Amino acid sequence: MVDTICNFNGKTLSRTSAHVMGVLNVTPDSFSDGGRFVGLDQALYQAQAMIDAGAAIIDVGGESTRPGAQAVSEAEELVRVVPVIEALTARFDTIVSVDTSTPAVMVAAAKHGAGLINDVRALQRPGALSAAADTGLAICLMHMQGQPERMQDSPVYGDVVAEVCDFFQRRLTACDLAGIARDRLLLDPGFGFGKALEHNLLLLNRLERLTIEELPLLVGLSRKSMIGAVLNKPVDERLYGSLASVAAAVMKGAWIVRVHDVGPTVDVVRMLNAVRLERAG
Ligand code: 7PM
Repeated sequence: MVDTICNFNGKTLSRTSAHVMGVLNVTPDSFSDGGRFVGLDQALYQAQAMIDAGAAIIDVGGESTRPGAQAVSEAEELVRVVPVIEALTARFDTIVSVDTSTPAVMVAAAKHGAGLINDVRALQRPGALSAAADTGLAICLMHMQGQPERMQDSPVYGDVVAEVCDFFQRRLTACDLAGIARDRLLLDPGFGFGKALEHNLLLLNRLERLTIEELPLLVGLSRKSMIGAVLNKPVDERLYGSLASVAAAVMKGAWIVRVHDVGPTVDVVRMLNAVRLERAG
């Protein structure tokens, strides 16, 4: 716990620098044409590129969590995600994360060598807590207000920072009761998940206050609408805004940043780390 970020089912990442998690989508909209085989090939190619660019974790997601997205059946999620996880863990040494809230997918991912469960519902689905506990994997507990379908309709908070902290505390207690050791847990404020612009900006501004018992913070800011809202730019013109947000988050204590643009983000993280180490030494 002192010098590593977390225990990813045997693999660890050091607390000498923040690390970059690359997003690998395996939803059908990310592979519009071609069958599953083409999808697998493309996924491996994209993963290779992210690893070459310096990603420490590859996050594989088969269920779209975007606002208004269609729910995906357990069977469909398994078919999308498991072959990709299997292929990634066979070929690469990089930690593989599974972006899921579905107990059966957690179990299958663990069986095929994944190291992290990234659950935007923080193990609140029926059966998820005990399934995740049994896998022995690391778990990212993310805060979300409401459900993906309607979470952005009109998010309301009294004190967003305090409410996210309270949520973390409640989920930590649930994890304790389920027998999940602290060195398996990461916390994520869930930027954009049931939050208006002001809430997102305040959470980023006060990010250091979300650290509980030195648990590592993971943040996803990449290309999000909060950047679009500040810069008035469409999703394909949010790279610089994303990089600035990552810089702010890492300076305020984030240890893992979940991004689409791995190469540029790795440069930002490395540069910040050089500055940080000079101050410490
Ligand atoms: C549309 C809206 C598409 C939002 C995709 C998204 C996070 C995550 C996502 C995050 C963790 C995206 C999101 N965001 N998992 N999954 N933290 N732990 O921008 O912030 O990728 S999906």
